[in-house]
Amino acid sequence: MAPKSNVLIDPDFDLKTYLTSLTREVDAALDRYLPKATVKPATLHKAMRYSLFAGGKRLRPALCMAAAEACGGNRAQAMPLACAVECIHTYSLIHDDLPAMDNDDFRRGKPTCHKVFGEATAILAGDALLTHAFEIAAQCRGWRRYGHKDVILELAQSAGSQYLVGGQVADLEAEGKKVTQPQLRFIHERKTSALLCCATRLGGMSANCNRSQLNALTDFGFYVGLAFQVIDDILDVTQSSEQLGKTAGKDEAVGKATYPAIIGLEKSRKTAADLTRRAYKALDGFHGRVQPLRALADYLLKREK
Ligand code: GRG
Repeated sequence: MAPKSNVLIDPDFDLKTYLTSLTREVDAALDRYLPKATVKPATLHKAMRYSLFAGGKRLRPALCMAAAEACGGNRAQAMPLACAVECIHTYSLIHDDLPAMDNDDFRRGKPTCHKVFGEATAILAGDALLTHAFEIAAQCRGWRRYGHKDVILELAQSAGSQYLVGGQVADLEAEGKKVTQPQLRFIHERKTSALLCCATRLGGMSANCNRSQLNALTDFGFYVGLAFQVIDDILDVTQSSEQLGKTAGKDEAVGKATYPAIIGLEKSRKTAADLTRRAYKALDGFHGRVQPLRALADYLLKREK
């Protein structure tokens, strides 16, 4: 049963249509930003494109765009930053799937990058996607309140040793060990929440948001990110590999620290709903069009893959 968030969603707002049009625009933009598959070395560019266009849900770009729109901005201003974050996210998935890390054969319903292109090319495709994110951001025109320095710093910190990479290290080190809830929260804040929060903040920044809007978007992204990972842990236990497009049940098999393992499924569902409520609360008093952000948080809580 999907967790309840008890928040009213405007029945006139159609998230499915919103996400469909947004995904189409993001895919077109990523296609423009990435070197064509024929550009030398073609194997590398094919591998980058293989993973980038393997059918990801584009949740980070969606949060980025929705945050921009909430602050009166538009998709065009947010697009490069949304694409930069998606490149970083895809790099992290390619590397996470490698034999040295999670060792997975399937991702986004397809064989993983290293299964198709070999380990060396997969490592390099991940490296190149990470680097490309900064190239995309550096080529932006810049924004009134936030310069390139702010944007690059935001991306670098979220992807760096204290957040995405640090979270992955803490996650690997916790495998097979008894982990407390605060330790698990530390991992989730870093390996998952930081990049979702970064996407949300960058969306606001692309729209020249003010300080109080940025603070609200930070809290919103942070809590949505935490809820997202709790749900991800739940889905690993409750869904099939076909449904998820990746190997289900792996967390338990490798002794990974997860919420269901520590507090059980029911309490995990409640935790995800509580975190989502906190995300909504962050938007209380927000001056702007927050309906897409609210609907996204609700969708992430209730998602089934
Ligand atoms: C290798 C530096 C490095 C980090 C890896 C991404 C990651 C950190 C680990 C993968 C496993 C995991 C549980 C990550 C947390 C974030 C997460 C649930 C990613 C999957 O995101 P979705 O569901 O994926 O948005 P799609 O494929 O839809 O884009």
